[in-house]
Amino acid sequence: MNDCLFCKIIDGDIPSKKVYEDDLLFAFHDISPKAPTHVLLIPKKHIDSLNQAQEDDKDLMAHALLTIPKVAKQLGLDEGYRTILNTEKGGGQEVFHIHFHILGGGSMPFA
Ligand code: IU
Repeated sequence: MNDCLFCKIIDGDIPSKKVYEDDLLFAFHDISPKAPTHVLLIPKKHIDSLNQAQEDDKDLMAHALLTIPKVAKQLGLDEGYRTILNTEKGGGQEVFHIHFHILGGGSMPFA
């Protein structure tokens, strides 16, 4: 998906502050943080939104969910964090490459 901003970030065509990467996932600091720590975790596979995730994406989505605590620990969010997944315009989604927000490091509420 050539026009996708987050695909360009994964490919390194647009710079980002990377915090985590594996074969399937990439995480980077949100450019406009809504909390003292605000990171986005995204699959390298382009999926527009949760509504477009398929049965075949089950392992990938489970992997993403289970990677969130690893990334949070790496970020030092030892007291906890909020995870947000906005879906479609009605859910506040602005970038159409599925992403988990990881927010923490201060007083709730965030976002
Ligand atoms: P949303 O769930 O689609 O609303 O979140 C998109 C996020 O992507 C939002 O928090 C933006 O600040 C963030 N973001 C970014 O990190 N880098 C960018 O170049 C752009 C948006 I555009």
